[in-house]
Amino acid sequence: MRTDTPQTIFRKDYTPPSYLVDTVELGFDLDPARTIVASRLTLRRNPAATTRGIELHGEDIELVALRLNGKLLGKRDYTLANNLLTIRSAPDDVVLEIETLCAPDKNTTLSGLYVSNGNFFTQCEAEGFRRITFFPDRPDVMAKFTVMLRADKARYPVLLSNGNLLEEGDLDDGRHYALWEDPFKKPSYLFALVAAQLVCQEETFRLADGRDALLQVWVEDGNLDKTDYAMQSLKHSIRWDEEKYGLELDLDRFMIVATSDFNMGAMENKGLNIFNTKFVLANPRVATDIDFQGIEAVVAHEYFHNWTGNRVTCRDWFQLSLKEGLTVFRDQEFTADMIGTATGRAVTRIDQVRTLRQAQFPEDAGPMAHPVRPDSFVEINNFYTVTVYEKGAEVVRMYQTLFGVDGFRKGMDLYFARHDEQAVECDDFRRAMADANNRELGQFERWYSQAGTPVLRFEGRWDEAAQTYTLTLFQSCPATPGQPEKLPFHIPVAVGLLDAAGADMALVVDGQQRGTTAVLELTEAEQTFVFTGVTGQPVASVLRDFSAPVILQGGYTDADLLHLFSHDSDPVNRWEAGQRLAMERLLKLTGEAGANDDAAASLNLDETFIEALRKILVDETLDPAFREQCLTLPSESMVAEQLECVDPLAVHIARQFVRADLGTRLRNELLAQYEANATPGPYSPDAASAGKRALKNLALAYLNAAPDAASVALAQRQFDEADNMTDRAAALSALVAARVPQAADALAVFYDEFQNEALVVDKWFAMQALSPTTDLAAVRALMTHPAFTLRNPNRARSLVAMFCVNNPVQFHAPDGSGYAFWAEQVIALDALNPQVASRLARAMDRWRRYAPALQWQMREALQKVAGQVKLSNDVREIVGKALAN
Ligand code: B3K
Ligand code: ZN
Repeated sequence: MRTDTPQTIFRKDYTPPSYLVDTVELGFDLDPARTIVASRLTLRRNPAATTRGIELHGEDIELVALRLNGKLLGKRDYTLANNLLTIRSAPDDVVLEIETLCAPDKNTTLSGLYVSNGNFFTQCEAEGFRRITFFPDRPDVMAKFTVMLRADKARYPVLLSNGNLLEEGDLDDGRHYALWEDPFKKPSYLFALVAAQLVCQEETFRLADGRDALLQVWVEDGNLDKTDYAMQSLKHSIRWDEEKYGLELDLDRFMIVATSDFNMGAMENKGLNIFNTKFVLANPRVATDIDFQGIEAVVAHEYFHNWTGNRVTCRDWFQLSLKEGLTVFRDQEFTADMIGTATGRAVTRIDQVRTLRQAQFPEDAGPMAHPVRPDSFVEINNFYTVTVYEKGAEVVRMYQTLFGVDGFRKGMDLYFARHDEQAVECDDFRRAMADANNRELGQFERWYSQAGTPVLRFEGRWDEAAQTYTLTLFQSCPATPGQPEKLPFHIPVAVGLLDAAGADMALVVDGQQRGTTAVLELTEAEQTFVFTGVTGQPVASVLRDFSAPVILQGGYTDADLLHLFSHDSDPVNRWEAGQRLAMERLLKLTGEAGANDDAAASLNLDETFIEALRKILVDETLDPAFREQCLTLPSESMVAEQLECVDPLAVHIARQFVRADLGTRLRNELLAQYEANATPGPYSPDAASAGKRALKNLALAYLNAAPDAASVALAQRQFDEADNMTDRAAALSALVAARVPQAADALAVFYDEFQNEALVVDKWFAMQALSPTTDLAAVRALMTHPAFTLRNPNRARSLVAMFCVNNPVQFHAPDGSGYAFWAEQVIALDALNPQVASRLARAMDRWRRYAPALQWQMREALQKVAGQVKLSNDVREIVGKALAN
């Protein structure tokens, strides 16, 4: 908690570390109130250093003793200020011995060493290690770690750290010890320990080179019935990385440990991944299809970091996307490969596009806009963003789009050949891709340095006499904070041409056969491409498979979109055409709904649109998962993003109207699909079954958007009879949203049944928080529920963040009460856990877009938070930027 002005750190100010650390020996005497940490470091002067002294970071820890080459140092031998311990003069080779104290049970930030449910865990990325001991806590200092853990044996029977277990045994007084050694050099942010009462599911797994590795999933007693899927996902991930990239597990054992108190999803500590329980625990009774998907993706993501992140790490935190963008891309490809089918891949791609539009494009257009490789930050934890992760993954994907899967693999091989066990920059990855493919990628660097979402436009002209189709592409990029002017990007634009019957034309560009999808490389602000041999007027399908993270504007007529929606062979663009048709209508209806109070009664939807949706809905040749994607409307916040001045109520009325109208006018088809997509027999989370459930439950939701007795009865029956959480939760949500009296009973039954399953209780809170039927008074009432606490991040998010972020119509209540609530909760959370508070703070990012009456109240709330004397750097940076930009 700081009261002074936070300091901005710039990428351009990077200097190499003055000393390198070769070995670290850590000794922990674990005690919740008073843990003693003894550290012995061997350091040597860095030949590349530009500064002289030894600099060690330390935060919220007490220094007990400090020895340099055996000699006890006194206060005059070093300075300790602003969390930096500096020893100004030291010989080239140094052994430092440091003894410190910390209080894990007081640590509510969940960064560093902390206690959760009586067990010890650590979280060190990005700068948590300095909360454990003094150390050059920066990713370009890589050292070999040996760790001795000592703790009470009865209370903490399990003692884990990175790497391999060398020795364990008993001590006096009921204590025991374990000695761990990590054979690989690593930066401090990958250190971890766990001392706990846990049980594990374990298995020996044969690696590609014939070695056997021990795999373990550690959870609290009583949860062993929920670890199968995580274990299975881990084995699939190991196999996939071997086969796809030739990357093997480099340790004898690999451990996953679940904790219920965790700031984010999971953490890739070397050999000892620590996970939020949300991404480990699952069985059909308590977890939904989405939960199963999340577990598979996050287990894979953390495992893949072992190479992209751990073996090759980041030089400094500005390079975060080097590991995150690449690893997200890898987990996305893994998910797609696990499904295997072409439409399955497309459905996962559609999910990625949705995330970009829902979260990344708004970030790129708001006060926190930053390049994939930021130039500055106040608090690095604020930059674990959708831009660094998801846009970063898009940037990596573009290499694969440009060079193909084989070219991409060559680039990856060269990257590892050059940089294994190094801490490098985003530029090093780009150079490896360029060199392996003999391409110049200088302009491509702008994807890393320029913030903002490029806007792509196109104009097509068919020349009947010449039989040519001339496609002109235009790009521009709006200004973002600190970057008024942008230069053109290198954009791969995948294009197909559909004939009048909807079939793909064979493409010839510049005299070259290009199959049915050509990847055009747009590098100028405006560029023209000529397709020859075009015998009829085509409809262009532009940006197939979402080949670049851009906003494609205009260019289509309604007739073009209907043609693409019926025929495009590229499923992503087929879906996209439907989204555009829907968005046009939602925007028009929003305008009408906002015009006057009873405009809502006169809204209507054209038959053409309904008919187009009807055709997709009943097309049995299409996967249910794909049909569900096509029938899902853009969210309220996506609609809001399209508006210069947002009236959340009008957006809500318009979208609810469309949902209800679809429910009424497609009633028979929805009912038929509801029946046809039942999944009898034992539950399985596979993609085909999940797709059926998704379509079935979408049908149920639409039917209940204009609820009649029969639809409500259907939801009630499903709630009563379902044997899996996907169907139960969907039925309960439908009842809650339908505002029927049955909802209260169902909520009570649900809570009663699952009150001992924390993750399901989170769902119970979330379901209510995001329902447009839940107002602020109801949220406040839920906060007094005995199961509610701000101290647990999952719980705080399930109610408070859900309401502020995902319940726009209630959050933006005209009296500003939602904003006052937001300010109150940000302040309360900040005192406990700045990282969680800071995420919530971002709910106000887009305040300048709202109708004036709301805007001023939002600003007041922001000012209230900014005016707090005691505020973390995390929150101060967010609200400061929101008010300034
Ligand atoms: N690398 C961690 C994120 C750490 C966040 C620190 N505030 C999880 C991941 O991306 O795999
Ligand atoms: Zn990651």
